[in-house]
Amino acid sequence: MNKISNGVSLDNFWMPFTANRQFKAAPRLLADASGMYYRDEAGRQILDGTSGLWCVNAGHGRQEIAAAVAEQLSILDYAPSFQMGHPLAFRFAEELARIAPSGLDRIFFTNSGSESADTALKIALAYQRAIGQGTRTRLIGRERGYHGSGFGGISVGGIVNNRRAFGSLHGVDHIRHTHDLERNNFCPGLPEHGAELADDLQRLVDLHGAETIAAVMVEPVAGSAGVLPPPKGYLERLREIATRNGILLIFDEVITGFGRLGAPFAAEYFGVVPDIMTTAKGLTNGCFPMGAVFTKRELHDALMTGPDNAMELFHGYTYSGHPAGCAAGLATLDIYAREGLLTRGAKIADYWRDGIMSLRDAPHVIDIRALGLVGGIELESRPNAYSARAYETLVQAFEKGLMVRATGDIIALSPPLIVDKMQIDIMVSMLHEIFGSLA
Ligand code: PXG
Repeated sequence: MNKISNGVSLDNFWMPFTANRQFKAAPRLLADASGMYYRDEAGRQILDGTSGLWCVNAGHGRQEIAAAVAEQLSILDYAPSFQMGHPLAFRFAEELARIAPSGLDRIFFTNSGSESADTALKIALAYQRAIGQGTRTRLIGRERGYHGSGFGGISVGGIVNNRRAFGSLHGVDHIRHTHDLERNNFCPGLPEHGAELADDLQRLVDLHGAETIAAVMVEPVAGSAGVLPPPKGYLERLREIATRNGILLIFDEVITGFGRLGAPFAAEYFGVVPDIMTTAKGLTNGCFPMGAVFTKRELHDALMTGPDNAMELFHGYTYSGHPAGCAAGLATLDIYAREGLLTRGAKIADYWRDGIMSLRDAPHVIDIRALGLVGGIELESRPNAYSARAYETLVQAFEKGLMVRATGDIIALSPPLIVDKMQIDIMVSMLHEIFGSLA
């Protein structure tokens, strides 16, 4: 049995996306957090290079959010959203609509990014059926895409380990990923090469018939699979092919939403508006499990047919629009607005990019991507030990007081949007030192 210092057993919590036995043999336990820093149980400070898991965009310990949640729980702890309602959910949706990319002003609440992905796919299918396109049941994703861990998300997603043990929905196909180490090596900003990969969607249309395809879902910048910004012109081309073929375009903005790229949403950053956009994470600054699916009004309206007493969409969650989640979200939006955080990334992005890019000559580094306040540093895999170098970096960084993410042999960084230049310098120099020490 594994124990931790205060006598609590580590045995019962089956940890998600974790090598449980490895972790429990040498746990990394966090105790509290404030601003840019976590602290572990020993009181050591750990600079947060990842906004938790890409979600604490406004930094930690925001008392306004804590107070709003506490107050809401004491006023109205829970209210059903099925055939009942409460004002805060409507207010939150209204506020979100105000900052949404143009036209995406009908909002469905979920409890996570995974549920947002599955909700978006279901809305797409229901919409196609509602407009008399019921043969459009096929869903298209992209290799290396991550859309959470529900069955819809793992099927449309393109990460083999997320499906290997579970299988996948039928009627799903994938376009190729855009990662191209040879042509786009160390490209600062958007990759020059690869817009033509969007034509894969046309190939799938030619293969399966447009009349079989409901939607294509992509992350504007692939996050979990290693920070892969889209090649210049790629998203525009995908948008055009989707529109031409009656296919809905879904952007998964669970990571890119809420200021990560220096614009409120990637749709705005790239100037490409999808038909449906999924969000979670930064929606509540990570303080409450919540997601929101933004849909174009036309999609919503196409489903508002039939008799008035008929439910238009047979879908939802017990906690959709939870009062405490809405309170957390509204307080989060207040902070974003007051502190200009949804666009702050744009001001510091160049400094961030230059800092991250300065690691290009460090040992083992074979590529670097940086965009907005996201960074991806790809390491050469040690022979016969894929992912070891990145994992050792994560462990060493934690020991030195820096939190990073490791995916395969890629280090992903996504600091809170309040990060300052000195903290960026610290991250870069710590990583430099760590890469130098890796075998
Ligand atoms: N879509 C995207 C694009 C995501 O990044 C999800 C959906 C699922 O969200 P939930 O809330 O169901 O977990 C995500 C989640 C990592 C990492 O290290 C990324 C995520 C989660 C955990 C780790 O890159 N993204």
